[in-house]
Amino acid sequence: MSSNSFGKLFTVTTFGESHGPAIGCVIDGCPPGLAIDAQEFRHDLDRRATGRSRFTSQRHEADEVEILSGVYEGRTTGTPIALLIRNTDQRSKDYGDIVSTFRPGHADYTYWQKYGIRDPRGGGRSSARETTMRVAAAVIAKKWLAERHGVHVRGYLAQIGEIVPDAFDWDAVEQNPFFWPDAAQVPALETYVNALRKSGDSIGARVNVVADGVPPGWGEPVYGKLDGDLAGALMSINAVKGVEIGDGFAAVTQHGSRHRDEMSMDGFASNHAGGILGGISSGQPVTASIVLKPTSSILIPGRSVNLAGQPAEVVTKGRHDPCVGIRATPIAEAMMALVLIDHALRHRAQCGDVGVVEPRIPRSTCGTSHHG
Ligand code: EPS
Repeated sequence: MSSNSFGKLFTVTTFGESHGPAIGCVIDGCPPGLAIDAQEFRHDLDRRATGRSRFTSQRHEADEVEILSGVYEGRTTGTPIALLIRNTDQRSKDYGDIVSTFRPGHADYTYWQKYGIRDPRGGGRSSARETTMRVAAAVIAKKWLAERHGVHVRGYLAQIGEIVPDAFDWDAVEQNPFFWPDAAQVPALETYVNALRKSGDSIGARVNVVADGVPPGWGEPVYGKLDGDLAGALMSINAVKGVEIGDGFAAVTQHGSRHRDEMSMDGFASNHAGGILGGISSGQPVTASIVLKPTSSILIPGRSVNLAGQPAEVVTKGRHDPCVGIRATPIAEAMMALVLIDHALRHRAQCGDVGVVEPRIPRSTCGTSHHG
């Protein structure tokens, strides 16, 4: 009913609020025998975390994962895996003004209308802090996908405001705090985000995410389509307002003769479909793109109302991201990985005996129109 759980066979339930004592998750359905160590969460959690560069919120959380259950002598046991991260750097007084007003463009108002009560500290459950646990759960998903199927999920920042990459290099992506694929543009991005922060405003962004190595067959007709589940998963990320699979909305101006991905026994000639046909993976890279809205917690005064229904001017103080898209790449990767492991297990459950069906078009590394 309350939708804090995600996935059918690899089920992740998250709990906790931004300023509560801790956040956590329970993963049910993880295959047994996977080696996992608490230190393995470090890399992706740091990639997502606040306070790791001057271009994001300056809240400093260690994001230290405690494994409470489901792992014995370094291996998953098949029982529920409980992960916990204690919150250590809450500064709830920043939210003193928000207690009696609603930030325009924020979930403050809708949580209030739905529940009649809300935890205003740090946005409570609506805070992007919750995505920490998605990334943690996906560390396990990514590892299983890589070991069992050779699937690798990675993403990058594809646009911030009007700025798009001039060049594309996967190696550049992890070398800068923006996950930007063109190293030469990074100084210009730094200048742009610094100016944005000084202005007190925020900006939107686009993040692209790609899974290489996905075999054909994952995804279920008709209500469990891989692209349907992917779209829902990506849209569930805070601030996401748009999702595209493959060419997405660019398909509106394409002819069928261009959009179709022609096939030969050498591979697919293109990947406009984003690796999914009829809701089922084709063996091509699975590609998706998301748009994140500009952060609503900004210093520019905005008109709103207070709890008494009177006009109020809202200015959001405290530590906020001028562009949430800057930290969204690991989160988008996480949601794609969680969808893929769930569908891998669902495919194995129903169709595990089918095996490889001929003819099978070899996996190609053919790129797509806007995924590099
Ligand atoms: C957030 C507001 C800020 C961010 C937070 C997301 O919270 P606070 O005011 O408590 O510092 O720091 O992000 C995280 C804490 C995180 O780990 O992602 C918001 O309004 O969503």
